[in-house]
Amino acid sequence: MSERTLVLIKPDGVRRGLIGDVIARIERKGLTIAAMELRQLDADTAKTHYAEHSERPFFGELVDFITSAPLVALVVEGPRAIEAFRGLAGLTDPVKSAPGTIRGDHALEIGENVVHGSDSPESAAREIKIFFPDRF
Ligand code: DAT
Ligand code: MG
Repeated sequence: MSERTLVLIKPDGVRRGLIGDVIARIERKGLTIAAMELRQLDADTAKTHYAEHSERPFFGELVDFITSAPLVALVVEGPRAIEAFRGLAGLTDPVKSAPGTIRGDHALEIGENVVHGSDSPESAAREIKIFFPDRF
């Protein structure tokens, strides 16, 4: 059974020229891209996307960062796509992420960890609706 997840190549990933690398890993894994858009988020959209972290001390920084420059939003599809992409991404802390993962290969800072991937079917449905309303 196929599943969909929302993936973001965050502003650090775009700035550093990692769009192709991330897409290549998604495709190499056998996942497919169902939608894709380069866009810069406004603060309201960023706050809605990261609502679960609104009380965390890093929330302001997170919103500033994610709105600082264009990102690439993708809907990625395939069997267990949510878990499959989280596996490709690695752990939230890039230093703890194994080499071979996106974050393990490309990042050092928890706040600039290249990609986002939805963490559950409920999050995926909510996040896909934010980025691609009426498309799915
Ligand atoms: P993930 O992106 O792995 O799902 P998360 O949902 O816990 O991680 O956090 C969302 C983003 O917020 C994360 O990718 C980077 C930032 N973040 C998380 N914890 C942080 C911290 N302790 N300090 C700074 N930024 C943090
Ligand atoms: Mg998360």
